[in-house]
Amino acid sequence: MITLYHCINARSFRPLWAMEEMGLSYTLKMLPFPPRVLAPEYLEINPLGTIPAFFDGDTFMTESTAICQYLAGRYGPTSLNVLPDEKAYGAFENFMHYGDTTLTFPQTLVLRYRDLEEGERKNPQIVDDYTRWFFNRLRTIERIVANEPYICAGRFTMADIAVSYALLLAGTLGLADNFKEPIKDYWKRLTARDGFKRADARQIFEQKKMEEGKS
Ligand SMILES: N[C@@H](CCC(=O)N[C@@H](CS)C(=O)NCC(=O)O)C(=O)O
Repeated sequence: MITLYHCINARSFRPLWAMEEMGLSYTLKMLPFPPRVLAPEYLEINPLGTIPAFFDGDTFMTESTAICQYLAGRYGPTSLNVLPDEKAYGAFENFMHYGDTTLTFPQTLVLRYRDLEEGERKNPQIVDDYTRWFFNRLRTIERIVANEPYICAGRFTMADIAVSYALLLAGTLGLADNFKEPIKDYWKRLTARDGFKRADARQIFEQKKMEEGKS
């Protein structure tokens, strides 16, 4: 039985979306953000305090893109995976990592030094620099999706989930208005998917339940 610990629109949205695309059943446990501060008991489950935490029997994982790869490998075959004998295999592996290590890294600094830190620890210089850095890092994606519907392999894959989470986070951070047209169209294409809509509806439903439980 799969259990995913999730905060609304956090990186755990990647495996949540992947599971909906694959039609898997799972338990979703919502937490307030950041759980390290607002739900310190979560540190017993994941000593890192980060989201996601994912359990499947004895398997425990904390990296959102690795969980997507695990799901494809463990519960496939699925068209969301790209196999070693496919031409796009290298690009697929590249974008599975690019999504978090390259794209969301600068966004994390914007979130922290603009929204999470207090008083003098806020830092507009870091926010400006890393906002610019994020948009520069989108260029690789822009170039591809200007000519292709998806990031690799000519079909929707886990790599689209890995990469496009950064677009979701950009929306949360108020940066999405600055997307160039190809990125806006790519994001529209992805969010029109039934799997995306189901994942979003599920997180909103569970978030409401969590909030009602508290009031
Ligand atoms: N590389 C990890 C990063 C996990 C991560 O940093 N998650 C954020 C939420 S999107 C988090 O838990 N931040 C709160 C904290 O660090 O206390 C992944 O891709 O899952």
